[in-house]
Amino acid sequence: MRPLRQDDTIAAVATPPGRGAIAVVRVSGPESGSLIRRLFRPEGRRRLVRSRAVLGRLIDPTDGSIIDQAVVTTYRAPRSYTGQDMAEISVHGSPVIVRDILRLLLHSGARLAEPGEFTLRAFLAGKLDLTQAEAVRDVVAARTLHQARVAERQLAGSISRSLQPVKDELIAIICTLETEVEFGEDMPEEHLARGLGERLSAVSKQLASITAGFRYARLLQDGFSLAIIGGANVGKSSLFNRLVGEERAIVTELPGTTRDVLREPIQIEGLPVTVFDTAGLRASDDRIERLGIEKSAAAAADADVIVFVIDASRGWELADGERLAAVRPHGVLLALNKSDLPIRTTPSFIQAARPATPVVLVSARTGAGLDELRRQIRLLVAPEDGLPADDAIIVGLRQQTCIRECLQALESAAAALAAGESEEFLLYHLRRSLAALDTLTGATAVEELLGRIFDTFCIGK
Ligand SMILES: Nc1nc2c(ncn2[C@@H]2O[C@H](COP(=O)(O)OP(=O)(O)OP(=O)(O)O)[C@@H](O)[C@H]2O)c(=O)[nH]1
Ligand SMILES: [Mg+2]
Repeated sequence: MRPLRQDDTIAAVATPPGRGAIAVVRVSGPESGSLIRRLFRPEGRRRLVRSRAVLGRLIDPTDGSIIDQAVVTTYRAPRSYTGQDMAEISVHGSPVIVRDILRLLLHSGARLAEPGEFTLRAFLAGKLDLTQAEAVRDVVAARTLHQARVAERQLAGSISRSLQPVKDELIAIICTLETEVEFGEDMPEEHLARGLGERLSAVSKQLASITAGFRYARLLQDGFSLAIIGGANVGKSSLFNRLVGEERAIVTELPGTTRDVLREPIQIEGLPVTVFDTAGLRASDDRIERLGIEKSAAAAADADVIVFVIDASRGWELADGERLAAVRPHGVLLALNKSDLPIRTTPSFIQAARPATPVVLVSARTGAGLDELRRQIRLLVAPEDGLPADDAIIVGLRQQTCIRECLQALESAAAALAAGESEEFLLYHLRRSLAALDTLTGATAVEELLGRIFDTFCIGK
């Protein structure tokens, strides 16, 4: 566990490593101002003004040499991201310049920030609650735009907000019971416990609807896997290349071209997906091909979604039916490929054989039907009507665990109530459920927990 020191001055690069147009170096702590005054000369007659971007030059004070032109913004405590004196230095995004600036800052007394230390300071200064702090990390790590948007909304405290009424009601219930325990004899019989069952189940219901977002949240965070399978030569690799957006897999007119399972990360309607190309399913004497086919079957079994490809120009063959029958019933989509050629079978014909499976007519050659295929794939993993409002989405595993703990404790409370147990028993469970919610918004966060969360941050955030 890292010490939670806050009285020194830290510095780090806030922009991603590598070459970019602009790099930003952040400084936070009591020495920020004096460090900047030593290293920065405003242009012409300009002066450093709080919260205003000022153009100037960064100077190496040891020999007066100019390091780079820079724009510096200074902030005074408590009106900054971390709540401390802060400075943001924007320079040209060359790794050499950035390293030089960091070197100077460290020479002048700053310490290199640990990952997430800026956000940790913001949290300790009461500027962010824990869910907001985690959302900062998720914005940094967001793999797709959609992910970034959800993370941003969380940053606005939407999770804490959506949990607040639940928490308020829980506290109200606890207060009611505490009062009853305290002044029980003076209270009319059953006066306060009346309606308690309903109130508890209302709280559970609200929490459960928030939990419903978990699956979708996991999709946003981790994505899902998609295996393209089917007979030989039906155009699986061509379809794979279309989805990937480049000629990643070898395509030939010979059946049995793909021997090994290929994988590529892609995006489908904003969700991160790992797509697998597989060897065509067919009887083969070739030992290598047979191994490939075995691996393909394994990849398909593990995949969240299977796209089963059929060559529409060849028509529906008996072998297709047999192979399809061997594929699990759920999470499967049929792609009727080569629709640019004269086709010998139609989606509705196949639909009749497998009513529950969506069928899409596509052409890997022209790209026709690809958007519809992507839409259908997305519908399979996240049915639109089953989606919770975006602001009820709970992204992190830690958050899911807390809510689940809270729900379990509430269930125990409801069971205790139904069994006619004493108020003390009820209170015990209710306090546990409140404690679970508390950890989520940071109200009772302990140092150990903090360390775990902030350890996963990027440096400079
Ligand atoms: N006209 C047409 N030809 C296609 C289409 N998709 C694939 N092909 C052709 O079909 C042949 C086989 O394509 P592949 O993508 O290699 O098929 P595959 O299913 O990966 O084959 P294996 O790896 O051997 O199992 C190639 O000659 C492709 O050019 C399509 O949509 N339209
Ligand atoms: Mg292939």
